[in-house]
Amino acid sequence: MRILALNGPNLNLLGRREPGIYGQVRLDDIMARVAKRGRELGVEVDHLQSNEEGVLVTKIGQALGRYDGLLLNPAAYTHTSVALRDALLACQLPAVEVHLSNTQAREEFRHTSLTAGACVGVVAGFGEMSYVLALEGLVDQLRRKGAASSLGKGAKKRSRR
Ligand code: CA2
Repeated sequence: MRILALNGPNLNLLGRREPGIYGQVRLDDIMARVAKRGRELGVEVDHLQSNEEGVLVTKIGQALGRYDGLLLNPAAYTHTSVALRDALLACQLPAVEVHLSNTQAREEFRHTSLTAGACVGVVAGFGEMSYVLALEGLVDQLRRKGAASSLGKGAKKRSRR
């Protein structure tokens, strides 16, 4: 199983600026922790951070056939990007939206997510642990769906006999 983790604008600054809001941990450390948890679960996790909306849109568009699911922290694009929402809907892969902070407990403009409605779930407010929880939820859902669809295939084969 392969998962693509995408991080949006300014998340490359984690651990370097504004430690009061986002903590001291760096994005590389978070993604190393996610990759380690992925290995424990038997899952490969690739990672890309971009400050550019179009790069993220293109990566989502190329993900079908290469990955089984997506982890996405769209950062500020969460609250503005119809393009990311459309890309998520078009790509048909299950995606989990991740936030370090509890966006519902922050400024009102952060209470709206344009992308969450195109995702199977959202994890927010647990700092770097949000990413680990999101990975676990996504893998669990993919495995249960895989098991259900192979059961379905078995049932179809049996009913043809
Ligand atoms: O809580 C999250 O993960 C956010 O996606 C972070 C975004 C913010 O716009 C969302 O509302 C919630 C901001 C990411 C920028 O991170 C920085 C890190 C260090 C210094 C400055 C920005």
